[in-house]
Amino acid sequence: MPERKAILVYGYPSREKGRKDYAIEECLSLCDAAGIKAVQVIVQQTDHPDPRIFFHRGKVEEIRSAAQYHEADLIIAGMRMPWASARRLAEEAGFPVMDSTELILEIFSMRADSRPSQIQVEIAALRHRLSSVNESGDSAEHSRGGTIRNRGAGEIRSVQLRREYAARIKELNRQLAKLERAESSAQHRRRRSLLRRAALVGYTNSGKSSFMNRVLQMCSHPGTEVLEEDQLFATLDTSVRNVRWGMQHFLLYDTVGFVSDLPHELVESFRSTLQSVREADLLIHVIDISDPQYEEKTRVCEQTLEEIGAGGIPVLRVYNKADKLKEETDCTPLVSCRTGEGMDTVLQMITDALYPQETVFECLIPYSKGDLLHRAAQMIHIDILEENNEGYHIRVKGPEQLSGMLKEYRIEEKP
Ligand SMILES: Nc1nc2c(ncn2[C@@H]2O[C@H](COP(=O)(O)OP(=O)(O)OP(=O)(O)O)[C@@H](O)[C@H]2O)c(=O)[nH]1
Ligand SMILES: [Mg+2]
Repeated sequence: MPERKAILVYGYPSREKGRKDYAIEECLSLCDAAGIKAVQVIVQQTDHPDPRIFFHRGKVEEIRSAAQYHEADLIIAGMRMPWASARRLAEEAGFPVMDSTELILEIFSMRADSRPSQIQVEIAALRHRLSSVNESGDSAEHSRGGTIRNRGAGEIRSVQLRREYAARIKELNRQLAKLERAESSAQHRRRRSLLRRAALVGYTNSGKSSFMNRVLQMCSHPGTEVLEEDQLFATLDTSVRNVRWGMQHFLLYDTVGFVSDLPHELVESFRSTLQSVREADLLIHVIDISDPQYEEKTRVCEQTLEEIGAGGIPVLRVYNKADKLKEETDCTPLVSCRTGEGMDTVLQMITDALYPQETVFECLIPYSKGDLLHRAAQMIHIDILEENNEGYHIRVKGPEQLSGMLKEYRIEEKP
């Protein structure tokens, strides 16, 4: 797709002055991710936006002439803007207007390559359109001074649209539920395995997938890497991998990245993707320490975690991209997924957090219970000390909850 040109417009109240630069920066990255070049940025600080169109008359004129001068394809509103106002701005400026939610949805739809994520993105887009229709009703028709008759036509059209969107959402949800049923039996098996679960969370592009890949490499699981890329929202689908580190064993989930003002339609639609986050025993919050905005982004992520119902889960903050850091920092643990620096320490911290209390004991497992031994070995660390007449003499190391399955074969250890 050829790169499109846009005028980025951003209106904000004076109390949000401190966030302005950061918010604009983020919008520029989003434009970049969507293959859109922002050729000019126009801002307006106001505590009293024009109720009809948001921007004041003079600004609208400035936006219109900038768009004409640059031969822009569209105008992007970097802040949340009532749908009816966006439509009026489009009419008055003579260029299509896209808001930040639509921009994120567009990136998601470009990246969605599995059927469930395509369905989820479509549902999110329909919900967004539905809320726009609900919000606007026929007020846009009203503002154009339509007659009573064509105002009625607008109303009928809104009702029709609402019905169409709702029916399509219902159908998509049905398809999604069918796909999820197939997936959930696999999840069920994982849940039953009693293995602890850690989920990687964090801002988009912070290095979650790189973290997963580095861990897989360290634990010599070749050929199981996930996609990592220098772009926003590279990961849309959750991946899960089995990790065996030293004597420990756990499941590691890679998830979709967060961004400030993640549209709630998307959070809602990605509920199954984010389920692995809600059900994790530990969240590994990957932070890009080389990003000057990392503190703000850390706050956004932890707030989003609250919003999706994962607020009570222990979080281990990990500061990534240490290799790019130019100054000293007090933040720990520092890692670099690129060079591997600090990763041993973090893996140890993860396993300590996941399996706080370990037990070590010896067992004698009869040969007839080979199955049990095989199952236990999938989850906990087992050393075979000896194979004698009675069976396998083993040493077990693992969390109490898991090693309990071998307790009845426990033997007194020799001093
Ligand atoms: N220099 C450096 N680059 C890194 C490091 N870790 C990750 N990156 C780069 O950062 C970019 C994003 O990495 P990903 O692992 O795809 O990030 P993510 O958090 O999974 O991103 P999303 O899936 O988009 O949310 C890639 O270009 C990585 O190569 C690091 O420690 N140092
Ligand atoms: Mg990723």
